[in-house]
Amino acid sequence: MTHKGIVVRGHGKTFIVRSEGKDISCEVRGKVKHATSATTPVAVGDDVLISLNSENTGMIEEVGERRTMLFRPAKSSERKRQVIAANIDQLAAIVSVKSPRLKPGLIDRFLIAAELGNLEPVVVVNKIDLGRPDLLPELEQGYTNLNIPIFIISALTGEGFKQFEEALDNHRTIFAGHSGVGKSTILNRLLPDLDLRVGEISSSTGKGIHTTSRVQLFELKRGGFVVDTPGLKVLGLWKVAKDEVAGYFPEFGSYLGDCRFTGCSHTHEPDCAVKKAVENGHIAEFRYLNYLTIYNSL
Ligand SMILES: Nc1nc2c(ncn2[C@@H]2O[C@H](COP(=O)(O)OP(=O)(O)OP(=O)(O)O)[C@@H](O)[C@H]2O)c(=O)[nH]1
Ligand SMILES: [Mg+2]
Ligand SMILES: [Zn+2]
Repeated sequence: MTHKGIVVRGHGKTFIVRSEGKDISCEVRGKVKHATSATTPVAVGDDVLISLNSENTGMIEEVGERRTMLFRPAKSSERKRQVIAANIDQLAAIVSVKSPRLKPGLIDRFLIAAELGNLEPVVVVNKIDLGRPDLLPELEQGYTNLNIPIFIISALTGEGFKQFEEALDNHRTIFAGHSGVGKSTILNRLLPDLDLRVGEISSSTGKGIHTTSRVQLFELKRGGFVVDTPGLKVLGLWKVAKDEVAGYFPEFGSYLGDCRFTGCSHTHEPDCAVKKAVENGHIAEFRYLNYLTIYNSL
């Protein structure tokens, strides 16, 4: 007899499956590993069928079809991809205003990864209790214009939390962001019984110290779940070519045909319609700068 469950975290070859309200520690049946050529036969968020060996141990017998997948390049090979989580529908790109310092470029990298994984993006700026950066109004305006919800919050004081919580209800959201931006602290505020370990910020580098070490799924009280992740640096822009980057900036779209040179990279060419649109204020400057950073990183 098998039971339905969902994978909430993994420890090497063992996976914790929540099934009928209980956490069952499961190994993976050999046929499941061979059923797929993916580098990740079982991932957090997978719907699975398990058989029980005892009251709290079992075997994963089957993995359901994945509706969405968020990838990063596998450690073993850049050409392979590893599934970070499955069946997620929303990605929260989280940055902090300070400690670690605001990195808007990272938001746009995460937004591309969200699109690659078929996830709806939301942007979260945390630690607003530490101050309001000059760039904030531009960020708010920029993402609002792109129809991407942006939440300015403090996990410490609860400012802005109510709207953010509503955006999470009944969604399956993954938290993405550098170490130390406050992902686990936000979860602790959402689920006060949780008491997740949160980290210090290094006073010398202003960076987080990678406190969360595992991808882990948490069910929300009013439906849906949140997946907490270790600080992700290389959320894979898996197989994105340089000349494809502009395609992920929808507001560039109406200018792309108007550059003097076909194949314009919008970086250094004369008579570039995208650069002109930035100068005229039709494209937000921070988005263009993020474009350059991502373009140059590939
Ligand atoms: N002032 C302030 N500090 C915060 C806020 N949210 C989190 N912090 C602090 O930031 C530090 C890092 O928080 P974590 O929740 O561990 O960050 P994380 O994103 O989970 O980090 P990793 O697990 O390493 O990826 C902790 O000292 C938190 O107390 C906030 O809204 N305001
Ligand atoms: Mg954490
Ligand atoms: Zn151009």
